[in-house]
Amino acid sequence: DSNAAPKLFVPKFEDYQQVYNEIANRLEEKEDYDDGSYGPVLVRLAWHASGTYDKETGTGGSNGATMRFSPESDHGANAGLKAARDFLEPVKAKFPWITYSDLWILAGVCSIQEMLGPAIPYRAGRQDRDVAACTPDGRLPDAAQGQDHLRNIFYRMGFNDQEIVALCGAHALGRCHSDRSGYSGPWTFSPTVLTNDYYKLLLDEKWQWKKWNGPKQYEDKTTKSLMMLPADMAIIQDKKFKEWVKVYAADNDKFFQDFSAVVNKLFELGVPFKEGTETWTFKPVNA
Ligand code: DDH
Repeated sequence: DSNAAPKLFVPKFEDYQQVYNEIANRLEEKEDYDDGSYGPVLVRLAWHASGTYDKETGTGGSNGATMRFSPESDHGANAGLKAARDFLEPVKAKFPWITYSDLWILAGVCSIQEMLGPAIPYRAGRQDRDVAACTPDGRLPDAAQGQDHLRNIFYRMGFNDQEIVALCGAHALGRCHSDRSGYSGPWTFSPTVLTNDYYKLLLDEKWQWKKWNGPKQYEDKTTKSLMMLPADMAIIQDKKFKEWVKVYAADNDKFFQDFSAVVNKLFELGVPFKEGTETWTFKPVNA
């Protein structure tokens, strides 16, 4: 029947696994970036796309990929994330059927898994939205602040104290860049491998104010090569948060289990999935 409508391409698990593999292979290829991987900055992109969510108004979240547009791309918190978005452009060009919103989150999932973290469940179905859906500045956490601010920001997204502490473990990955946030240095000695070292270092090291002209941050007394933000320190200064820091410092399996669950929740905030959308787990390349 020549009048039949053209068949719509409906991507399946195998198609998304191919996108996953492409991102994983690009991570391998581009290992001259930063500490040897684009993984951390891709995780940060997925988190900043998601962490704008406001449960009261249902606005923000990863459905939309509105950080493609100014003003959201120019928000101070998003400085440097162009590197992550640009890294993914050739992937988008090769698989034009995937939305930016699904691609950015898939890249976060892929990066965590390829950096030897836990499997992160994934559902597809995010739709890109236009500039009108950009969120106002100020929805992401301010590194200079403490526990009250953390609670205000993360309770607004719908997280509890345990989940806040589990999410912070992502700072085992990557580093601060003086030309992006103004802060400087990595949190751990292995910034391209996910471990519970962030919690162990918080508890075991002595932290002192770094003497420099930059924004107020901590350095470890022993090597002066690691850093903590005031917002990181808040989770051992607050008694309730600190209980969870101890749990995760003592038990990497427990951290991985809770991290997987909370990152899955973060990445799905505000996404109107169709009923019956399947949950997938991608096969790691770097296993
Ligand atoms: Fe973060 N983060 N983050 N972060 N973050 C920075 C880097 C990275 C805060 C501030 C900063 C999360 C929570 C918080 C990652 C993941 C996650 C930088 C440095 C600052 C500043 C940016 C730069 O200079 O390049 C604050 C404050 C909080 C908080 O209050 C809780 C969460 C929840 C995550 C997550 O992924 C779940 C990652 C990864 C990086 C490293 C990026 C890179 O390029 O390397």
